[in-house]
Amino acid sequence: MTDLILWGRASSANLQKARWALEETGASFELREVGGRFGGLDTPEFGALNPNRLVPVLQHGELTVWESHAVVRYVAAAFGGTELWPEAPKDRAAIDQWTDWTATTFQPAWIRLFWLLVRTAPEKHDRSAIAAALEETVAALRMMDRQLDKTDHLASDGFSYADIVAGVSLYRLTTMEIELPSLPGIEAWHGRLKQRAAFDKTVCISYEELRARAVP
Ligand SMILES: N[C@@H](CCC(=O)N[C@@H](CS)C(=O)NCC(=O)O)C(=O)O
Repeated sequence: MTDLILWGRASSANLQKARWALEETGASFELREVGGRFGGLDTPEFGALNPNRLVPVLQHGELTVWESHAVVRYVAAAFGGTELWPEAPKDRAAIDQWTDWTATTFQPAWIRLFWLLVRTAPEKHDRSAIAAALEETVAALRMMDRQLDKTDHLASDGFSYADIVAGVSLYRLTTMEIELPSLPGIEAWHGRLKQRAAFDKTVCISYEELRARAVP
């Protein structure tokens, strides 16, 4: 029995951030599947947990937190020791900077690309919108690549929660039907993340249940 409950579906990229962070810490938690094919986001009970009616949501005893980056930050602070979010303000600055940039710039681009390519039926594909989203995604990846030329991980040489919020994109970006340019820094970083059991368990999972099918 645990007082730590994560609400969401395993195929959600935002849920994957919270689940990956929890797995990194070794904290014992229960995953309660809601959203997508599980439904349950429109109930009064779920609305009381998250008025925004999206996943993930984390409950820890009396505390309820929603918004994936706030959840990951709480997990890092509460269970992550000094690895995921070191205490020194100067270390935190770079981690928070890449995290906010992921929320405002990188994720909107790569998620839009995922929706246009995977969550939209092939006969409805908008080639120019796909090209624009790909260009924006690649521009963001190039920025990360330049950083990852200098450091082993996004915010510094050490792994941090910034690698989690940005790194959940990698399985999808490398398995979608797109051509990416050569990005040696990103490839080396991806290789490092693949060595983490928690990345493999929570991120490298099929998203086929999300694929829009052609209308027969
Ligand atoms: N800004 C929110 C976005 C959350 C979000 O968009 N969640 C999606 C899944 S990735 C969701 O709940 N979709 C409805 C569903 O799964 O039914 C966060 O970072 O937590």
